[in-house]
Amino acid sequence: MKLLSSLFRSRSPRAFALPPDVRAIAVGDVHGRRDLLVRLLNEIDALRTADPRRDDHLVFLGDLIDRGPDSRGVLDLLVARRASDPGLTILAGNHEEMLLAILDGASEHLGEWLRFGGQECIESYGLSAADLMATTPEEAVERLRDAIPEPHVALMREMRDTVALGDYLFVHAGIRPGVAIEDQQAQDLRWIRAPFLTSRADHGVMVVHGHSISEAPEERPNRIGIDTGAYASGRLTALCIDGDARRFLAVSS
Ligand SMILES: [Mn+2]
Repeated sequence: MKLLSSLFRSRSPRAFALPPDVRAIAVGDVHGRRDLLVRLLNEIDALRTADPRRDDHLVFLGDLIDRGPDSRGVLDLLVARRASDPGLTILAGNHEEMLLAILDGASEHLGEWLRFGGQECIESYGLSAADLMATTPEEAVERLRDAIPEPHVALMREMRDTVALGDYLFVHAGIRPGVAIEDQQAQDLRWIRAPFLTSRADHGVMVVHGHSISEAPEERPNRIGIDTGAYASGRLTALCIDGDARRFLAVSS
């Protein structure tokens, strides 16, 4: 009986925590849903005001743009917010990566990006996919560069790939199991699904990620996925980590 109980104890989930007086709130993939973002930020701000912490981090897990109707509004809001919130960090998603690559001249990816949610993005900037596809790739890229305000592009270029706080690692998509955190490739951090999603490996940290949609937050022993598919489901989710406690915040349309 003694052996059995010690076995169970050794199999019990390990505790993950942030240092004292540090709180982190991670926001899942917004994908152009400014309406939901405004409401979620109201909840987050109310929480932070009512119960302040010395170190209060707000981490966006990437994929702010595309698919939903108002990429422009989302980036406007975050450009403004960044000026007033020193705890704000934004991670790069695969959608920001695609748009930046096109702005840097990879016009061959334009058609694919438009079909992958870029159409809704450019419409929020007053462009039409039909017009862009009717012109030359070079001209289409020029029009994109003209339409997207410089502060939006600067915000995307400043996005990071990871945030590490206490026992937690925040990324857009996930990590490659078996590879040290410092050796992870941007391609994996921004795009990976398998084998990360099914891995049971102890990563040494709890990985908080978006990118792969689930109906409700997925809380596993080695990862927490909070992309609840806001652009289609109308549900935007955040995870609040405070000491060794965790709770989810969500808004629904
Ligand atoms: Mn993604």
